[in-house]
Amino acid sequence: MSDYWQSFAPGEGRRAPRADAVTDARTISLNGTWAFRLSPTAAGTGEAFLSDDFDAAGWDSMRVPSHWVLEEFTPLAGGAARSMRGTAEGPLYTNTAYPIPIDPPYVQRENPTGDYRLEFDVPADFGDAVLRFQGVDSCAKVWLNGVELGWSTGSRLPFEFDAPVRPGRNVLAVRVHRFSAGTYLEDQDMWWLPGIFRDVELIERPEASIDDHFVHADYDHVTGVGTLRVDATCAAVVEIPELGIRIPAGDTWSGSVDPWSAESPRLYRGTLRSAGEAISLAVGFRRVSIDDGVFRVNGRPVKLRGVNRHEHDADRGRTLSLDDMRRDIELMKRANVDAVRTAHYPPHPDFLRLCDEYGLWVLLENDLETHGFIYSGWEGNPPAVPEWRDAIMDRMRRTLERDKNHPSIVIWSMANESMTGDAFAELRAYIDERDGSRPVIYERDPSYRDSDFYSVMYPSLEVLDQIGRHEEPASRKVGMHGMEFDAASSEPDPFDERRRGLPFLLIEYAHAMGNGPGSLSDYWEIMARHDRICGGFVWEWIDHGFRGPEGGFLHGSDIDYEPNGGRFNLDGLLFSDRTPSPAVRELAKAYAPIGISVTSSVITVTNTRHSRPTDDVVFEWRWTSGATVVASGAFDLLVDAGSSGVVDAPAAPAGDDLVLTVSAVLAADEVWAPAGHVVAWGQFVVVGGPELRSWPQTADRAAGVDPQFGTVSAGTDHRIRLGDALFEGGRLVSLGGIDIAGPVLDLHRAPTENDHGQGGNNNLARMWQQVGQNRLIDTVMSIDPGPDGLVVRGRTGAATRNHAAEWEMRWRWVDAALELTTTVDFVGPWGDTPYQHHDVWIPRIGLLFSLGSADEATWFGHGPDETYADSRMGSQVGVWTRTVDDMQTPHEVPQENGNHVDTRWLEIGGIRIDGGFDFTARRWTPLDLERAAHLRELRDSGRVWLNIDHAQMGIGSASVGPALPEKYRVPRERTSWTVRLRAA
Ligand code: IPT
Repeated sequence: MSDYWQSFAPGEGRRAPRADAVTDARTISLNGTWAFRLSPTAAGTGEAFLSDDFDAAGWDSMRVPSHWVLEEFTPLAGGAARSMRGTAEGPLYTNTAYPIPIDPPYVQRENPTGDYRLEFDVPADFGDAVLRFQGVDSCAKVWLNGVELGWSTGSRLPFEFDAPVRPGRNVLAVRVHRFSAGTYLEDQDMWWLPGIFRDVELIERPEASIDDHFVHADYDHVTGVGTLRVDATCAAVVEIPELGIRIPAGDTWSGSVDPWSAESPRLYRGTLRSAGEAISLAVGFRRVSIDDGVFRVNGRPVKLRGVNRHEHDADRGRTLSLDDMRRDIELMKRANVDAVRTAHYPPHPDFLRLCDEYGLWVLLENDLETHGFIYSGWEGNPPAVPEWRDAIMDRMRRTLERDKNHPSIVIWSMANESMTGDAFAELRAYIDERDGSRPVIYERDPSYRDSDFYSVMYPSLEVLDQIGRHEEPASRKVGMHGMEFDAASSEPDPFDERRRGLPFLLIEYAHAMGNGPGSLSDYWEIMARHDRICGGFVWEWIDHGFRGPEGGFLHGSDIDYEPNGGRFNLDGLLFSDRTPSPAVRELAKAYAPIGISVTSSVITVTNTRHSRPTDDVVFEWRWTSGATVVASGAFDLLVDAGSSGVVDAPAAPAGDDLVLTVSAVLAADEVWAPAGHVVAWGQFVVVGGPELRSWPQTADRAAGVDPQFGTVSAGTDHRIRLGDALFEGGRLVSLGGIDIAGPVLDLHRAPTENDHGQGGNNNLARMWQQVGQNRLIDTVMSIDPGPDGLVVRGRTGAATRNHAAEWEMRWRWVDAALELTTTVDFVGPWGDTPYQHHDVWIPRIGLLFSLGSADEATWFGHGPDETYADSRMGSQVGVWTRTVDDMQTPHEVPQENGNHVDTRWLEIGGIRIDGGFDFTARRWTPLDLERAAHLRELRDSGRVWLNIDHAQMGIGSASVGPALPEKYRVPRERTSWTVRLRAA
């Protein structure tokens, strides 16, 4: 047997790739329970299993489709493979690195190989047939009734064989290798998961069945005329009853139609019928173009409000059910996402059918990534090596041919992260020749010569704005072979001028790892400003954690294997089980296609959609005073895409904590959400406007000190009483009989994933560790009772360090409340010193109290979800109630979470706090949060730890993106603020 799995060829014996189709041809699903046996090397344990009478009784059973590493089965003898770190049996996560030594096309001998065997029956009248595998990772060889049909690589792409089945019992045998030459082309940032993980089907091919078909459906936005031609590989008739179409395949029809868009996914259903088969058609008429450097569909500019989507299920890996796919799309549409990049491979074909139907613009990516060659300095990078050409072209061809008929696909992507090489020019030429109706993107070649878009990943806000203005720096020079980079080169880049004329697409931005991302609205404000920018895709849609044996979700670091991609596979907007994280709410606001701005007198509605007027929404308004709705109503306002409309705002009623909220809600049920679903909203907050931080501080209203209760009395037991408050050792211990202790000055937070930065960049967590931010000691230095109240002074500093914060807490009894004014001064070397070369960023300036007990909180401010300085736009201002337990965002890797910015007042555990502050409440201390490696390690401490903070730094995106923008940092300067506390 030749070593087919380690050859440059992509496969052998396969049928030509063709369009995915919904057919009436008889189809036998071969999904189900197969026999399975794992061998440690690619040679397997011989080929006896091919014979008809082979007895597989001793084998395991394996469900198909699945990844065997996620299923129950007998491990290799003695668990040998498990102890060899290089050949782990389980799922592996390496991020950018190859799990095997780089020696293409060879792979190591230790190559777990699964033999699969299925016996199935074929009816006596079944004719010629095709056997189709929708996806096998990474290389499969196939035998039917002992006869070899061929083999294939290309894990996320289908392959088919002519299948000479016989009536009655048939035997299918498949040998699947975990590693193959294909591995070198599949280094996407995801788990390595071998197996037959998508459907297997046997499809009858009667005489004159349609081998392939190509739907060409164009739309002329000037005339409103649609043109349809369906090419077929045999004589066939195209029928679309709704349009009265009945024409031979290959003929052209034109007539008046409604165009397809993601917002109005108008499909015309029909059939393509030959003598042997009928294929269902779902035709969407649309034209994609780039005119004047602007990306357009049907003549109108498009801004893609996108997400990068991997296929993931917490139990089954990349084997998804139709329900999972539907759920993804519903959640996307509800979050105002209108575009998907199929990162980084073609998804299950059903997903694209749903995109056509529900309406999503799709950027369809080829199954190609050679990221791991970064560790060879790009030496031998496949796209630049001629021997790889066939295999690379094979992937692009199978991608395009399978998916060419979907109206939702508006852009082809040739690859992710594969540097440069002549292969891309060949792929490009093929796409143009075969399709030509969709533009093409490839982000990683800095010349962009084969790309219709300019694109970079994770730019800062400043750089994005520069790009929007066409003022970005010249691109790096690329040498003859497309492999030489020279950032400092003074030679002009011959491609620079062309690139500057291209539309810009943000293929990845806003890294959603852990808590975050921040700045979504900032990015969208910039994108909205520039025609050149045609949108972006957040990285990424869903965390890739696997449900662990002890609960929670496993990430890379939970697997004993090197190289290890660590926690970088938990970087989605959804948690691994598809529960939306708070970031989804923030995204829905940034992506809202209808802008609603509200003042005391006017409501302005701006329709920023591609083409749909506001005919599908009703505008509902309500005035609230605290938690009570005091007036409400609704109105219709028809605004065309690209225009604005205004109506008078309803007059303000009387009351406290007044807010006017105006929402655009779905007028009727849509496939993706029920009537009443909120698409967009805007608010007018009466006191101080939505920017609550600018509200006057209570310290300015010092009038009305009650002299009687303002008196401080120092008891013999070193206790001090001030009004209803009791102090011990300079700290509050009770207020109105309620157990509230503290506070200490809090200058730290449990690092978020973004606080760890990426590689050596922006690693705040390490800096904090070095300078002792997480071992600060807060000491009371003096306690001075006086006629005005109590003044306590103290110092917060880290062991081994001489920089510190000196603080003063000035307590008074005012208006039957305990008023606290805290002043903080930073002293000593916080900046550049011989021991510490970075200016220390302070994540927070605040106060940490603890409460004897508290079950829920009610507050006036942003909510009900968590908010941070740079992720607050998606949460409305109002009065909210949440339990302490529900306020914890369940990040698998514990980190700062659950903050609420700009709170006006808060009631918790029998205490009411007034002022303008951020708060967080949890059953563990911030340090417990920092020290836990997994969510399940967090334990109820018996008290509730309450942060009442002057400010906390934003969240950002620095785990892969740029450093936190300066406007969201906390200035390390003398700071003073006031809050009032009283028993509620
Ligand atoms: C970028 C990758 O394309 C994506 O797959 C993912 O790994 C992401 O980073 C980080 O999570 S590449 C990076 C070098 C910007």
